[in-house]
Amino acid sequence: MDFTGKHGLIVGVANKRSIAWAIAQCTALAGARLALTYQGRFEENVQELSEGLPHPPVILPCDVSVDAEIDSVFARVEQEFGGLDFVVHGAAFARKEELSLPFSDTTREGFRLAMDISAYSLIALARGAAPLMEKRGGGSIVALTYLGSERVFPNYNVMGVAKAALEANVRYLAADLGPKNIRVNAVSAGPIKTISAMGIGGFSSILNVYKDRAPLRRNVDAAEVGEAAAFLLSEAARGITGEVLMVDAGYHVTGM
Ligand code: NAD
Ligand code: IMJ
Repeated sequence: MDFTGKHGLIVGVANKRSIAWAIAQCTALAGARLALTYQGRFEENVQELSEGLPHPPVILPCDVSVDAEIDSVFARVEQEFGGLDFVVHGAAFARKEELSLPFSDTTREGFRLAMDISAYSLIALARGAAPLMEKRGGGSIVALTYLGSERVFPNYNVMGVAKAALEANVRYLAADLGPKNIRVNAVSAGPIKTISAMGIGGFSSILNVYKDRAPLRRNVDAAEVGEAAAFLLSEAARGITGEVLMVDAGYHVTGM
């Protein structure tokens, strides 16, 4: 894969374990120039990680629940790059309580917050990116999702509902932006120990269940997910849009 001369925006790097960081490394090593955004407390991590990239990235704050911050990101990206070839959406959040209490106890505010940060934000990012991508004759957007959108996993709760909405967003955005040659896809990753997996009840046993039952009899790592995402971002995937690509060692095909 060659990303020489391509410019990308990556949202969702928190630390070296972040799946978004694996995508950043893969595309940057293949020649992409990046803008990386961080959520408040992760500024220092992102600055430090960036020193390991071949080209120094543009580093910007972005809380995806704040329209004004999204607007300033695209204003800066336009100034710096003059256009945009790809966007990665790797932001997800639900309140800790919503991921441990019974699903029927999901609160209205907890539901709203999870949907806003984890699903609506893809629409906001796509809208901001579209005019910059049109300047390049098209572009590619990839979001990160999980099988909990279709199947019930213990404690995934409102995040499962938000991922179902995110995947539907992928299809509607693909239909809307396709005529501008902007593709929109998702990568559905198997479980990986990132900070979004820390403190989740039963996460280690989920990893073991995948290892025992997945056709490849192992878990996936962030680099594998990063390379699959980079494929969807690349010209090799120019005929693919509206798709959810499973990168889970085949776990999703199993029946028991
Ligand atoms: P991570 O914790 O490294 O990444 C989650 C990111 O979301 C963080 O960078 C965090 O700063 C960001 N975020 C949360 N709220 C935000 C907000 N308001 N504004 C901006 N950013 C915000 O964990 P990860 O596992 O790399 O997660 C990345 C994506 O991958 C998420 O969408 C997650 O649902 C998805 N995913 C993770 C797994 C897994 O097992 N780790 C599996 C499948 C899909
Ligand atoms: C998260 C919760 C419950 C079960 C889970 C997960 N399984 C997997 C995850 C089985 C694989 C990780 N995942 C796919 C996510 O999307 C995680 C999102 C997330 C994690 C946290 C933890 C800390 C917090 N809020 C969160 N919001 C979203 O306070």
